[in-house]
Amino acid sequence: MSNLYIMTLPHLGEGVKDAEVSEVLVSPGDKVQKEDPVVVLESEKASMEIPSDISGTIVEVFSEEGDIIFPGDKIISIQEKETTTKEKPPKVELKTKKQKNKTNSSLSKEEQKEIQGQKTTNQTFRTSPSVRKLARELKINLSDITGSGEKERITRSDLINEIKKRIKTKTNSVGEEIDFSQWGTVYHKPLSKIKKITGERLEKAWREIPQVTQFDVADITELDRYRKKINTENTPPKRTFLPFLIRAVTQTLKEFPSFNSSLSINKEFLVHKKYYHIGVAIDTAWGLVVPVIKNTDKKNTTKLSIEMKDLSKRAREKKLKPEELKGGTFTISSLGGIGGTYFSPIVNPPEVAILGVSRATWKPTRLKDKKTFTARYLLPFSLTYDHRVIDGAQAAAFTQYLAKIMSNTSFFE
Ligand code: CAO
Repeated sequence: MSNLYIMTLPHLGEGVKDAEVSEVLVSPGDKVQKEDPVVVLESEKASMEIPSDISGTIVEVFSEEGDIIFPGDKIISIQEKETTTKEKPPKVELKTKKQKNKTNSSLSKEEQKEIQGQKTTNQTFRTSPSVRKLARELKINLSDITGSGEKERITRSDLINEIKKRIKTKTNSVGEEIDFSQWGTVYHKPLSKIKKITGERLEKAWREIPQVTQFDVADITELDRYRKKINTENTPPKRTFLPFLIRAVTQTLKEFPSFNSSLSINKEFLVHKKYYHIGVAIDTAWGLVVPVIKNTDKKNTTKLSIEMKDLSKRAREKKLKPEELKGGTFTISSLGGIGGTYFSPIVNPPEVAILGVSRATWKPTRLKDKKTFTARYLLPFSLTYDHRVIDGAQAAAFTQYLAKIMSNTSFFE
């Protein structure tokens, strides 16, 4: 059995004769629960939600936004449904666009969030009219806020916290969030934890460190020959260029100690380190990780190769220990195995310089007689440095020194 119930505007309080309908929250066909807001009114004194007197299905809505209505005026009619204790609350099916935008107190917060982008009004959330009004004025969708009040009611401080969060995000980010779906299909893929942490560190380093990149090239024709020879003559591990680079960089750091230092927080002095711990960037399916090879001045290329192999394996299996990621004094980022000529890596604080290594290629090179050209295997590399600590001339001298070591196999023998 069901009855048609006509709901009228109640007395609005002392001195309030009428009010303007600022929002109509329901349409015919919508199912409402008792106490669900059905319209929002603005009077001279306040903004207020008018809750439904009963549970049922909306049959007719008698007002439109902008109407001035008086106590006793009809607001809505509802087909009242008798409910037994066994009956479940009515559930609105999300079939039509119109229905998607309507009040639906039976949907969970999760379900409501799933229909992001469809929702344009704030009608489904428990909150006070003043909070709703403020949210509307600031164009904040209440579905973005999880209420801390009873039954997830959104309080004034929930809204203020959301505003603070947005101010912070706006200050930190390049621009406002864009709804890309207006131009075509999109899908969202959450960033991995590693990517988020790396991203924050890179952003901070990019913002705070005035960095310059010096580009150079090393002739590794002889080194390539030497590397192949020892790989053939010796048992594994196979040596890539990386262990040679680590050794050459370590020697160069000894020669140019400010590249193996850190700037004090008060920027008054440099902390020079008399140990050589080289971080190596490793690409994993979850993002970039930079484990540190300790005391590289005390390790030969065989030992460095074994350690590198072990670290990359464990990095890709997420098995590195936290202490293996700490204490670096300089970083090498090698994209040589993939390709490309030159890139500018970002300094990895508190270090003051980083080496980016690209792929070696055979190039015609003019010999000393200035007449003959011959093919040489050339390795392009880049050194990014903190310009507060290192001058350009020092950086150029560093890269030249490094190139010289890499071109001379006697250093590695
Ligand atoms: N020029 C030419 N060939 C190169 C080379 C270079 N600069 N660097 C490596 N190669 C060759 C290697 O010798 C190997 O070939 P062979 O099998 O014939 O010896 C092949 O390329 C593959 O090398 P690799 O990349 O597997 O090994 P690696 O020791 O050079 O590097 C590691 C190991 C872990 C650093 C690498 O796998 C990696 O993850 N690199 C990506 C790092 C990264 O993402 N950096 C970007 C950070 S953003 O700043």
